[in-house]
Amino acid sequence: MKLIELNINRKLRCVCISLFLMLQLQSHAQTAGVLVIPKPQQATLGTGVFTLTDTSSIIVQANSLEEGNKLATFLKKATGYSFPVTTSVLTESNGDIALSILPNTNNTIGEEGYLLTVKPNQITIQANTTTGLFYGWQTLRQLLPNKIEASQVVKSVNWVIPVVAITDAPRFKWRGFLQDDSRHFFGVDATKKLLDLMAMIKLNKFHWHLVDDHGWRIEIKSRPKLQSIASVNANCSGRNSGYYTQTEITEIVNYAAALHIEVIPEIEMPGHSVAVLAAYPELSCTKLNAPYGGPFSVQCAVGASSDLLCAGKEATFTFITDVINEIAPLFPGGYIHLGGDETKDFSRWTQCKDCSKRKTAANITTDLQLKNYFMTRAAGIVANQNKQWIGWSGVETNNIPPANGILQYWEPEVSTTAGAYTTARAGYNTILSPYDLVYFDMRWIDGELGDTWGPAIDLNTAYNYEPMPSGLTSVQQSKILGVEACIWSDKITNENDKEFLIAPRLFTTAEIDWAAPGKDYNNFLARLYPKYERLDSLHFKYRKPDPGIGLLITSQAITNNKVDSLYTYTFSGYDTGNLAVTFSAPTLPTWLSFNPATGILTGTPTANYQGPNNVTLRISNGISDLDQSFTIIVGSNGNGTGLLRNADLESNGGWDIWGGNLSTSCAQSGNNGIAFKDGEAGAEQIVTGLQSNTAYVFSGYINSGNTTIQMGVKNFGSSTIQTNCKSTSFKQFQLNFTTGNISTNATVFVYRASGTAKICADDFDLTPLIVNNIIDQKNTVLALHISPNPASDYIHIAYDLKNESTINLELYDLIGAKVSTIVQNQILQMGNYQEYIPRNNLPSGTYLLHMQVNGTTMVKKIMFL
Ligand code: TNX
Repeated sequence: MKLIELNINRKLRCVCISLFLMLQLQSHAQTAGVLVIPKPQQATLGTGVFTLTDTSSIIVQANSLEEGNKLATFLKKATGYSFPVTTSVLTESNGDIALSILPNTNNTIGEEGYLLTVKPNQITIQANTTTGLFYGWQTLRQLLPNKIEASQVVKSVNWVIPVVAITDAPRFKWRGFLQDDSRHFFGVDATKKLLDLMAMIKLNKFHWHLVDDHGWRIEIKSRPKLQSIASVNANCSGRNSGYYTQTEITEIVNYAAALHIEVIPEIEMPGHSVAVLAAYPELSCTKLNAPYGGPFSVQCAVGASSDLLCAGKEATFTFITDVINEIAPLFPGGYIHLGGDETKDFSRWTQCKDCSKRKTAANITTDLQLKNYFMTRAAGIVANQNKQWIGWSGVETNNIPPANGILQYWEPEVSTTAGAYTTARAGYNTILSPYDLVYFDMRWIDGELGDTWGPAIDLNTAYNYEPMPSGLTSVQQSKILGVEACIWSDKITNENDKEFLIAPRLFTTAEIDWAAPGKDYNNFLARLYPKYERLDSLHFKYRKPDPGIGLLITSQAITNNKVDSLYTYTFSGYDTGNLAVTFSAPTLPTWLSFNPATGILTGTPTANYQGPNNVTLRISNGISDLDQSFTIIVGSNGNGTGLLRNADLESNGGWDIWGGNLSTSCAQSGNNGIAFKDGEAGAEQIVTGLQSNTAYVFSGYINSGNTTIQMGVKNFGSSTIQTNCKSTSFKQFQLNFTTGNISTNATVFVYRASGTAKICADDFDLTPLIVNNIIDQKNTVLALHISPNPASDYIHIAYDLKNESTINLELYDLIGAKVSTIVQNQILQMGNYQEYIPRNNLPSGTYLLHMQVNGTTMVKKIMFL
């Protein structure tokens, strides 16, 4: 009995073994590289590792004490070590981490950069500021094994950090993210969780969209109806109620400050203010419900309302003053965002007497000028609180915003020729938030959760955004402050959905804002994969990567070219992010079994083994899977069952020498099909599974010397055919017969009828005519020679024609376009053929080789690496 053996090759076994060893050593895959997002500006890996132990301490000076304490608290969680924070002297041997503010300013790293040096016995983080120290330890955090994010002690991890020297500083100073709490109120815990993620990837501006038509979310003590009315949105399906008390605001602002994140509140005006009007209708222009406007209710539906805060009434500016003056002290940062977007429908102002009076008084005529008047006054209120104002692009219409405004550009990047640079060119400090690249409320791909009014933004698209175009003067370049991604919650009803839309796209924002320009998506992905495990630890939901993410299968080859003989399958792969991989075989015929530890696939074909046998081997990195599927066509196991093919007449694989040279010695004996020895009477074989109403060919080559051979099919009703054959050289014989209405068995035989000379038989074949000579293993693609060399690769195919045949050979790509014609309508005589089809520098990818024999086409999948 013969085993089919599918060998995962040595290389793979080595990978498995070394992975196993790595796990045994509780080392970590990340020691292989600087798998940090955002990518540091400069990193030089050394050899060896630093290992955190229960005797490690953190050494600080007075000005680095705070960051030292934070680092100790962070490291304690997962390691369980105590990490005393001391002011003792750092020595080369005690395995400590030293944090220090540089005595002399290092201009290379600026205000937020850091120097991180990891040696086998010590780690130093140096910076000009505590912010730099913080970012230094964020990098250190990412260099540690992923389990460092665990919230409880993890015992079995070796806490190693690769030896490395890093010099790092951000590309942009504004590295922002917007959370829209108006359309969905997220609350304190969710907001802190978001801030935690932002900090890990060195984002530093949290833009808090607290006000919109769908809810007012910040407590204003002087305006209690903002709480009792404007924050309530319980009756709108999918929306919720709530607001942050001033105590909670302070709690979050302080929480963010500890993470070196500045919080920028946004109080939208004069549009997106329906929630305010629901509480204070007297701030509207409309007179539907005298003496005030309205009635208004906190908005349910998506979309901007035409109702605006009234520009004519002084009460509006009193309201804005009260609100800004009350919130300014809660936000120690330098900015208040005033919105100002989507105020395009001015019909309320046009119809409003107060607004007309205002225009006259201000010596202006248009509603657009009135909007500028409005924003200018509001900006003045912000300036009185010693803060800069920010507005959405569009507020600068007519070029009249106050001089110290910052514009946040939201219009599309891709479809606009000049993009955001119109604002930068016009001299405005600009934050970039083009909706087609960083509005992460947009769906990842069509059909998934998310906003649909703009394009889908997949990871690659998000990653490939380059915010600084060529052609800007250095002054114009300096106007681009950085990129801010947004999560608008118009259609988000829960925290999970928000997180799914944010992660991991937010990592691309961090990369764009911090890392040097230049794109290498695979390199980014390699650094991203290890972060999924961290997101799991942080309980942050994310969109699972597409299948195959991070995984590469490096080689595959089917080198068997005979049925019923040893199969060798080469399968090796790895994870580009150095995650540990496992191998499995999800699809296996029942007669095959897979041992992932040894990588060997074994099995004994049963009666039903005839191909195609589909096999799928899988490599997984814990995040996604990559499958390699292929088909094995096997011959009989020789027990006399199964459809008779070449191999069924073989003995131990030695009889049929594939490729031509027929045996000159006699066939070997054995129980493996019909075989002969000198002087033997011949052999029979039961053939099962014949199809009904099908014509079959029983054919073969015989060199029988002086002996007359009978070949035939018996026990087959009236269809039994016999013939006498005799040849002194190899000669083909062919018997045709047709089955009746039912599937049946038959016995085929080759007998020595008379004479005593040598009898050799070879290449007997029973083949349904319906597949026209190409079902046989001999007629399939026998060997794919695949080496990753586009110039010298070739496809080796071999086939066996039983008759004169017309051949066509063509290569197609997967979408059905013809790539090349190899052989066209070539008429070939009966015989064995081989073709070596050069790859001719065809690009990597999967192709379909169509082989047509007399109009019947067989398709074989081929992959060039
Ligand atoms: C546009 S562009 C908005 C938000 C919406 C968002 C939805 C801009 C400043 N505003 O009001 O929530 O689209 O994607």
